[in-house]
Amino acid sequence: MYTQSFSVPDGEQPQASAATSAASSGKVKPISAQEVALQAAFDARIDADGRIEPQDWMPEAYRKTLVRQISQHAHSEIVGMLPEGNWISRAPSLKRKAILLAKVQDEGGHGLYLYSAAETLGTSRDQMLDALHTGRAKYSSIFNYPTLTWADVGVIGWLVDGAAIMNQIPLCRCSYGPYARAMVRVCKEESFHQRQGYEALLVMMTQGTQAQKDMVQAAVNRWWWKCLAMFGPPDADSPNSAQGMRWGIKRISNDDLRQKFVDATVPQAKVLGVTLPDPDLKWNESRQHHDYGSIDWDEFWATVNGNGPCNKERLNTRVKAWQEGAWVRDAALAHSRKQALKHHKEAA
Ligand code: FAQ
Repeated sequence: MYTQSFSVPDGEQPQASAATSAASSGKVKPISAQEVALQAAFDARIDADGRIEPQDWMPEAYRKTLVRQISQHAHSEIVGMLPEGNWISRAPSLKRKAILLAKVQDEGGHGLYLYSAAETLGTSRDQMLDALHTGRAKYSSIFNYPTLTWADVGVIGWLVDGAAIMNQIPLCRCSYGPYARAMVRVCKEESFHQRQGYEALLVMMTQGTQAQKDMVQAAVNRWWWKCLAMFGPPDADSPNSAQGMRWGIKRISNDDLRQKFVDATVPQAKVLGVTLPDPDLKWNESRQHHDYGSIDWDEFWATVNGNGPCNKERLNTRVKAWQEGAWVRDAALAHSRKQALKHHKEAA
């Protein structure tokens, strides 16, 4: 469970079906003159940094890679509602509650844009959600850790949303149009999320009691390394990176994004007055970047493979929410059928 690569039936894709005596390596062997031309046009558009749209021909491996990445991203957004959602009823003031409600609701919205973008590739939302609910689909490792105190909520905004923005800004230039366009709005909202988290922590660090300051530091200690791992395995161990970069889906590698995140976060931590929990973290004059210590990749893979502290709880909560929401979906469908019938009668 949960460990399998995302894999769903391809659906009916007449324009692509003949072109895929596809090698599992991700390279497509064109099998007719027409497909040679289609592949050449696709390659030329990618080389020219153009956009691919849903109606365009695309290699089946490109389609599958996008469905994998976009659906994992959508799942991450909706599972990502849970760790912070746990704190809505316990927020320390009405202002913080209103901000947190808006943020968690935004994450749900991001999931919806992303499922819609993935649907344009011919995979239904039901298929994607089934993969999530049965543990076949991945979602970000970061959401399998607990939010023990209110400071965790601030740290998720500052560091988790901060890492998410670093990874997602380049996706606004992704070669697949619907994904790139969805990411523009997502990034704007993530930027508010990051700022509200940082501001909440700043208030605790500058106006709080010693106990509140200690609570912030403890939360930073818990999340720092998990956020570095969130960017994915080192480039040398990242099986999808090379092809993703060639196709203009990924623009910046996992390690380069991780480095940018470290460099951007160190001065923010100084302003906050917290210590990032890494004795090896220091400025390297010759590289013009910060060096940092080793990430525990065994712990990362254990979490990705379903054995993190909250994997089971997160999945159970999602499945329960889906089951308990059945009546809402049924009611919405009944209403839309009724409306359609009414319009039909009026038109007749
Ligand atoms: N967790 O070869 P690569 C957010 C998997 S949204 C779990 O490097 P790729 C907003 C990877 O899928 C956070 N699995 O793969 C928010 C692959 O497995 P597969 C999510 C991971 O695709 C904030 C295998 O390892 N963001 O935070 C992780 O080239 C606060 C090998 O990896 C996105 O999804 C991981 N961390 O690069 C919400 C952004 N990392 O599929 C609420 C879009 C890697 O072959 C609150 N996605 N894996 O079985 C991406 O940019 C890429 O997919 C990467 C991975 C960078 C995540």
